[in-house]
Amino acid sequence: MRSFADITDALAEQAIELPSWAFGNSGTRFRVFGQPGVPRTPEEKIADAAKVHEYTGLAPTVALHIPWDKVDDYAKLAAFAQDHGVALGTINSNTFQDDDYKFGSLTHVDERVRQKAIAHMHECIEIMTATGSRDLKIWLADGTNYPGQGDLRGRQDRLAASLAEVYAQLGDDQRLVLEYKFFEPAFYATDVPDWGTSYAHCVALGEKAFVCLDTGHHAPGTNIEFIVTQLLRLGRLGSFDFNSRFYADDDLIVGAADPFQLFRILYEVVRGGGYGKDSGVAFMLDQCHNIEPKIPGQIRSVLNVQEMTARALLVDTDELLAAEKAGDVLGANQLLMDAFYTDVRGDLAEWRAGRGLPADPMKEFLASGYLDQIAADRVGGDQAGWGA
Ligand code: AOS
Ligand code: ZN
Ligand code: ZN
Repeated sequence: MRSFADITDALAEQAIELPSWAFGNSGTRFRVFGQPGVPRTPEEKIADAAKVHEYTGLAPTVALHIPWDKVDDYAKLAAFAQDHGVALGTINSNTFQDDDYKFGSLTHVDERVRQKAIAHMHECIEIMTATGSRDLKIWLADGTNYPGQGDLRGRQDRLAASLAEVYAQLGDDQRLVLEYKFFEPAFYATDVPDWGTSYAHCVALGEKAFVCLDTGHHAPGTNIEFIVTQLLRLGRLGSFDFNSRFYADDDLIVGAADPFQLFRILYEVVRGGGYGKDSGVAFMLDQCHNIEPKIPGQIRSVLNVQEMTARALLVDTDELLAAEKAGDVLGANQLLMDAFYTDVRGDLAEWRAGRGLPADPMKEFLASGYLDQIAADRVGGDQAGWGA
């Protein structure tokens, strides 16, 4: 196993993008719970996200969701973010909250609706140009609830044609990332249900199209680290939406449900060359904090990713490959498990302190008074919420 000192350079490269919507109110279809101090504007969401970065050094960018984060001047919003020590990241499109999209967006049979969805994606690309963002993330709610409701083949053909129109507007340094989800809100057939479908569309589009892997979007028991390996091998893993799920797509705190799975995923990321600032793989969170406080929830999340990344980096890949080559089944497994079981929290705390960060980011943030301050300051107006 490698030592902690061996992995600090790699750890220093870690960057995790926060979703603006994690700071707004959220819930389930049964109830959205309000919390004191929740942001009312995109600027307040960015200010909260900046706190996560200030205390952890792990979260230098914030992803926006359009139209939830709609403003008149995006360059000004980017400057606001910069003043707070962060940058704007991925732009998330939204074609799932408009009556026009009841039967689909990029796949819709009605040319007017399909063109409306394409125009929205083009607007997102213009925003990316103003904010300096690299990635347009497309997640589609498109699909059907009943066999026969839609022509599966026709929907794929229209999807391909729509994506090509979107892709054509990308600048040289911009990318399209296509997220998949096996069900919900469509319950019979989702139009981008799996990595293979996303990959097939990306390959047809060209070199600036990549797959987004949301860890919550798989059937129970799916070997997600295998998908990671395959996509890295094929050069098409663009980004992660990290979260945890126990049942369906719960958007719970990453690493909460199954830290070992997160470790296995991160090991394959490291092994496959997907880790580090030049890898082209964006680490994002896609989470909601329905019942826990939001900024601490995000701090917990990025620390979970950091802890499992550290454990994954501890694996001595050469040693492991040698054991695998020798057919040493138990020895190879033990090498992986030894790294997984290593408690890195003390070393991480010391390393953080040595870099001018709080040894215990959660404790220092809670003691800072920021939560009381925003609860007192943010009175009046409408709190941001998932879907608004
Ligand atoms: C939906 O299930 C997806 O995970 C998307 O990434 C979505 O855009 C995000 O959750 C924000 O609503
Ligand atoms: Zn997602
Ligand atoms: Zn999701």
